[in-house]
Amino acid sequence: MKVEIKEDTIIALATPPGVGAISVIRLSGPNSISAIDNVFSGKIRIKDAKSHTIHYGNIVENDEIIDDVLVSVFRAPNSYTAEDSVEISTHGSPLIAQKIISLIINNGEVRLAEPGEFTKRAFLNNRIDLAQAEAVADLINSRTSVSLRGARNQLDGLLSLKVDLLRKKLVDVSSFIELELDFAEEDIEFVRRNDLTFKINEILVEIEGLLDSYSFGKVIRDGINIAIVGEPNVGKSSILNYLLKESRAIVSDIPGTTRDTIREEISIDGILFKLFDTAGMRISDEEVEKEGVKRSRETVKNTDLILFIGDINVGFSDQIGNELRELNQSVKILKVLNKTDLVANITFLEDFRISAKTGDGMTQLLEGLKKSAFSEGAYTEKDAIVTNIRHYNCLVKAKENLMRAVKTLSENLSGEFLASDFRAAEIALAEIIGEVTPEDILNNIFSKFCIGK
Ligand SMILES: Nc1nc2c(ncn2[C@@H]2O[C@H](COP(=O)(O)OP(=O)(O)O)[C@@H](O)[C@H]2O)c(=O)[nH]1
Ligand SMILES: [Mg+2]
Repeated sequence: MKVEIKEDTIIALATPPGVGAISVIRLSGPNSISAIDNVFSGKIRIKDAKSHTIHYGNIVENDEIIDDVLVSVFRAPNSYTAEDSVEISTHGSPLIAQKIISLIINNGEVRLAEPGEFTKRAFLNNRIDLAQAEAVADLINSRTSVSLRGARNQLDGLLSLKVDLLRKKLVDVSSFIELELDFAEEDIEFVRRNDLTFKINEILVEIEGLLDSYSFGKVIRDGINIAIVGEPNVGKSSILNYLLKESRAIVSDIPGTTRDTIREEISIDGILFKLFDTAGMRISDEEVEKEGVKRSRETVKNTDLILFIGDINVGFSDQIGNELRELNQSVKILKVLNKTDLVANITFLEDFRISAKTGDGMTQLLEGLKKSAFSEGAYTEKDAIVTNIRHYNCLVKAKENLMRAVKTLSENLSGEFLASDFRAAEIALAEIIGEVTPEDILNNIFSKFCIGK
């Protein structure tokens, strides 16, 4: 249910709040143009300006010039929000921006925008659908080239198109059922039950494909969490440091030095790897270290991948190995034997052999990390991919309802049941693109945007 569009005019700083070369203030709504004319002095009045033109002039308060600015005009419906919009480029001082915003609010029917309100308006005015609006936030927050491309494709409508296609197929099938219900007295079968099951299964396969893409999509959007664990002194911090090529983590030969979990990020081929150097799993009597161990366990519970580090002279601690499995049954564990520059008397079963000191084996380890990030299916960011947990949950809902429909069919239950299963599946798909999205979900999505977007 689309909410009523508010007819008021909003204003916000669109650039980061700090000193820069320029600041951009953005207005949207029916009073945008009159509000700027109230404070702007230039060659022409903005109300006489054509859409998509830029005008030089002064913002004036009580005959005093606050700043000389450029005003860009976008007339409805050809703007980001599909409303009348104005952008003011000022010198990049937060004070100037603040003064101009206050001046415009005090002189016109304008209020400060809420977070994400410009994009929300673009959505409510049907410029973009909900999945595209969410892609705007992803685009801004992308930190690697791959996540950027993924968000770009979603903004271009790749996922929306696919979901819409599925919805149309669903509607095609369900219209037969509805027709039958209309002619219930006559007991006509408009479509053979077998054909119906076949068509539903076709749709299910496509939904399944999208669901499968999520494991990759999640990696594209959020990166992959990697916990580095092992006994004290096996070289966890040294490995992290090597990977970062800088000395962020404290390296020391006193066991238990890393008392907190350190988080760092690296990007390999456009995929974000979030590395957690854990404090070690060792139980200690010392209070600070106990806290560190607690945090390590939390990290292990929530990670996507574990690098289980062993020292070449000691191997891998059985105790830690067991504990890892206990904490996280499903996680993939890579055994990494460190300090291969030292002579070893024993052999161990490991996945990788490295030396954080010499860098030996690091290339292979990085390759391994990359492979484990991409292991799930042969997707590329060019496919329609589900990267968002909300979309994923909607697809699960659609799938469950369609599976129920298949069951209803096999049990020869009445068309009423079928129709209701179909409707529920349709609604779940429509929620992805925001056609039937409840207001609280919308608010939740847009409240996570920054002000001015
Ligand atoms: N010879 C050798 N020493 C290493 C290697 N990696 C780490 N060390 C040393 O092992 C000690 C413990 O390293 P650290 O990274 O603090 O271990 P952590 O407790 O697991 O974080 C330090 O003295 C490091 O210099 C390695 O590959 N070869
Ligand atoms: Mg350490």
